[in-house]
Amino acid sequence: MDKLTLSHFIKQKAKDYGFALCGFAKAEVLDKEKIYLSKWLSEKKNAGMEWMNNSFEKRVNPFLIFPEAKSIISLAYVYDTPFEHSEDKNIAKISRYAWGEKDYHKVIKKKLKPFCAEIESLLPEIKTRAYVDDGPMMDKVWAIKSGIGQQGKHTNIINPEIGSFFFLCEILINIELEYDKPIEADLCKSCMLCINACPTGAIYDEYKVDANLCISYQTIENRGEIPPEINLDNWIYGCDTCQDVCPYNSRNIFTEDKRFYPREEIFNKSVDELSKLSEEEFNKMFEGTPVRRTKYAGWVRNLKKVKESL
Ligand code: B12
Ligand code: SF4
Ligand code: SF4
Repeated sequence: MDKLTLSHFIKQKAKDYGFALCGFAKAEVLDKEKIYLSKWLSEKKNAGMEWMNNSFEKRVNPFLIFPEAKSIISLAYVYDTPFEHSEDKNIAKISRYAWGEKDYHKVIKKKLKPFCAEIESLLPEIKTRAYVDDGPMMDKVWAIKSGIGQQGKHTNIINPEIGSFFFLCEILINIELEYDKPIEADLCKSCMLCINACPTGAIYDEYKVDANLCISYQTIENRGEIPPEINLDNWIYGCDTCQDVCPYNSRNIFTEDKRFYPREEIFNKSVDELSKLSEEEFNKMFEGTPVRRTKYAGWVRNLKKVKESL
């Protein structure tokens, strides 16, 4: 099978598995991004995410995790739905990607396994390795290199046709493919909407986010106290503000995967109502969903902080 036929096969299969975007990049050491990442880490913009330091070398060098790698297949899975956050000040906001009944890691992993098996079955020498935000990869960098999107000033990857409400994942493969070209257009131009809308000033410069100030970090990853100066703006799990205001998220491209649609019992509920959940109820309600990541202690802390600001 030649390079072109294999590349067509993979793109067609990506569609069949429900991925909205698929692109290919040559596997290489990320020299330029290594400098950016290293600066970001040295300025401690990663806040308490020590694991980013620990896996630094692997993040910028795919050959350290898969020495035979020749190409990186970048994939995007849309999670947006035709629902809106409430503007009511008594409502606790949960970010869109966590509205549904399932954790995206599991949903996407379940697709990648048979997808990789199908690719490997084409030729005996093909080997693959798949990651969905569960390995030391720089997902956004590979998405740019594979031409499936460009970085917005809020630092998320935007595709000009479908916006940015999608997850990214990769398949590393030991075969050369027909590589895509990065999107060259400057998508943001003079727009500053996300920077101006961020409730905490976390986008401290164009294309740069300080995790210490980001509500997403504070409500999901931080295991300690949330600094008093941080206003959660009613977010109790993650934050969508910078993407909600982005003109590329015109809100007419939605996921076909109903598992990401908002669950009645958690969607646009009041701070008071959600504060009543016991630990047992919390664990049951969010079993198998991303919200479990903050643990009950984080859930209670976030709700308390929002309640204090009402
Ligand atoms: C760490 C992390 C976070 C941290 C840090 C955020 C960040 N901006 O990196 C925190 C916890 C805050 C976070 C929050 C969120 N995250 Co997050 N996160 C990650 C993770 C694990 C690593 C990202 C990383 O490497 N950051 C390091 C910094 C240095 O990278 P960077 O900000 O992109 O910096 C680049 C630019 O600054 C650039 N650069 C430097 N100078 C210049 C100059 C110019 C002109 C340009 C163009 C670029 C440029 O170079 C840097 C290196 O490439 C990835 C998964 C993965 N394995 O890649 C998910 C990931 C980025 N997160 C994701 C999501 C969905 C979110 C949230 C939306 C979740 C939510 N709703 O709450 C928020 C969004 C917050 C935001 N505005 O970024 C998705 C993004 C999907 C997409 N469409 O892009 C990813 C890819 C997970 C996934 N697999 O789907 N996240
Ligand atoms: S996710 Fe929220 S806090 Fe973080 S950069 Fe975007 S708007 Fe700011
Ligand atoms: S809101 Fe504007 S500046 Fe921010 S990512 Fe979207 S287009 Fe770029």
